[in-house]
Amino acid sequence: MTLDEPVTIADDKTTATCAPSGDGDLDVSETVICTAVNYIVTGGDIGAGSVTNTATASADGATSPPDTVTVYAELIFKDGFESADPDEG
Ligand SMILES: [Ca+2]
Ligand SMILES: [Ca+2]
Repeated sequence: MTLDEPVTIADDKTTATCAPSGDGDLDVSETVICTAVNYIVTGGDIGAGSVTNTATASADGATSPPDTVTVYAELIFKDGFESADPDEG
């Protein structure tokens, strides 16, 4: 079974695009690489204490289960993710 490409990503925080596999369809065991635009953490995210990102992938009318990741403010600072300083607007 194959799924016709393109593979598209629905993401609640950013936009992502997938590189084509080359032959126009997603074959069994095949992988495509999808790249997202960096999401810049906002002052509101820091105030909330975390930011959660949810995304799904779709191809040929089929959609994946949602994949969700939550990053907490403590880890945002620890790991040096970019953050918006709420004092600097
Ligand atoms: Ca392919
Ligand atoms: Ca193929």
